[in-house]
Amino acid sequence: MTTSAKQYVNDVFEIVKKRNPGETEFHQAVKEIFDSLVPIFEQDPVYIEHNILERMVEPERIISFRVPWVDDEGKVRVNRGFRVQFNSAIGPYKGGLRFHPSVNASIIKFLGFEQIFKNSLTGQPIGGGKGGSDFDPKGKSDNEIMRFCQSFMSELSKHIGPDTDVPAGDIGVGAREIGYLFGQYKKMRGGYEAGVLTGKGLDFGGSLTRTEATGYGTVYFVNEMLKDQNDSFEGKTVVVSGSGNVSIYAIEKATELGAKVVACSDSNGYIYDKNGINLETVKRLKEVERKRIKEYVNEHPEAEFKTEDGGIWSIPCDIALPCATQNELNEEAAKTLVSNGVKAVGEGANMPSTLDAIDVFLDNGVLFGPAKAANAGGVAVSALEMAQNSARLAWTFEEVDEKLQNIMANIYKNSVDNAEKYGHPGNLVVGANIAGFRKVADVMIAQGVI
Ligand code: NDP
Ligand code: 2IT
Repeated sequence: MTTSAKQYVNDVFEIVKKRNPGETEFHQAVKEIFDSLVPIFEQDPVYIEHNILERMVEPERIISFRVPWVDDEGKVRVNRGFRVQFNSAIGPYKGGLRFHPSVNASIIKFLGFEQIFKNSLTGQPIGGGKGGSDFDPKGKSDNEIMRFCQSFMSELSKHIGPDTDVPAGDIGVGAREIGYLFGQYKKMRGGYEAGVLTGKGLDFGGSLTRTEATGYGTVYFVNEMLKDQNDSFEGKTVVVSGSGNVSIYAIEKATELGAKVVACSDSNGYIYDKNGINLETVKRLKEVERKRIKEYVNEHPEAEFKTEDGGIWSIPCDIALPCATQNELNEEAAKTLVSNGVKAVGEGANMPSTLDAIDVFLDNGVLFGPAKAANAGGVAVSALEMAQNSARLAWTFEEVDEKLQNIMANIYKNSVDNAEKYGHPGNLVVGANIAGFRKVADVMIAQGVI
């Protein structure tokens, strides 16, 4: 008897819950993908015959390790480090490192699982992985950050390499941390393997445009959605959550395309500036001084700082770009955005919308750019950094930016085409998930039982 697509997906989801008890974020990420894949399994039962899903949800390898380090008072501290090497069918494991106190196995597994499909969608030869630590960088001195990074890399260096696993940044890991991590990797290896990390400084193998790539890419993706409706960013009111790497460059590109960005946030609250956010102030506060976003109002007294949880989504806007963290936009927030007339939502963060929130957007005809597609520009330019490192050359900003724009346009087209082909026109969640899945699944079949 053949198993129906729905039955197969449900059966494997039960296995996932049983094998990974309590890992709610991982379950959520798996559920979103699984529901999207039913239409492809209905048309192509070959994936069920090869039991592809049960293989895909099991990481190829999970590494968990002790990270001992010494703080400025001379006290020994201990954190937990992770690297989840999820899938290497189409290339070396690739994905960022997150340093945040909320990091645990569930968070890293959800991120690593999503990364498989996102990386496949970019069209670049990169597998999926993710790592990080429950280390909290807030309030730590530069020297403490460096010592932590050195200890973290002393262990991680045994498991990564330019052809095996190539980490990069994510929450709490930016250019400063990548520099310290690279220095320690080089010391451990005794060789200059530039391609082992991406997001490096421009003077030691970094790529132009990598800093901007995720935020710019998200805006390029939303722009593709708007163009299809004969619309654009021109004159639109935009709300961007977060004020880190992704948010800053999403604000920059949206503004460049003629929009007015009126709000951004950090974990303490959000600022609303009806005149449009002054990005130079945000950049200085966040990238240089590492201060809280509420300081913005000291320099711009016309702006307001507010602290209600999730309140940023109550600001009326045409376009919402959640760029902070997972599950920052719930069903209630989605309903508020819809009733305020939101036209488009682009996920710069990973899994920022809950499953219920996504349903609200799709049911109300909001143009919805899901994370795997909309924020893939960062990892796509990471792959371009790897290519430049292999060739020992450096492309110009304009060259990389043009490639990024083409990649985002291709991801959009691929998602639209697959949504249409599998019976859900306009549903880019289904389209992106199927497009990302199909390449990895076909390669896994071609490579035997892996
Ligand atoms: P950063 O560390 O640069 O910035 C994160 C921002 O989000 C900060 O403003 C931070 O505020 C806020 N934030 C983080 N956690 C929370 C929380 N629990 N509640 C409220 N606000 C929070 O990280 P990135 O900009 O690099 O990453 C942002 C998102 O984009 C993440 O989901 C990441 O996975 C995703 N992403 C990043 C890519 C990249 O290239 N960097 C690529 C693709 C996706 P605070 O400072 O107060 O913590
Ligand atoms: O979520 C992501 O795609 C990232 N944090 C970027 C990963 C990368 O390897 O550039």
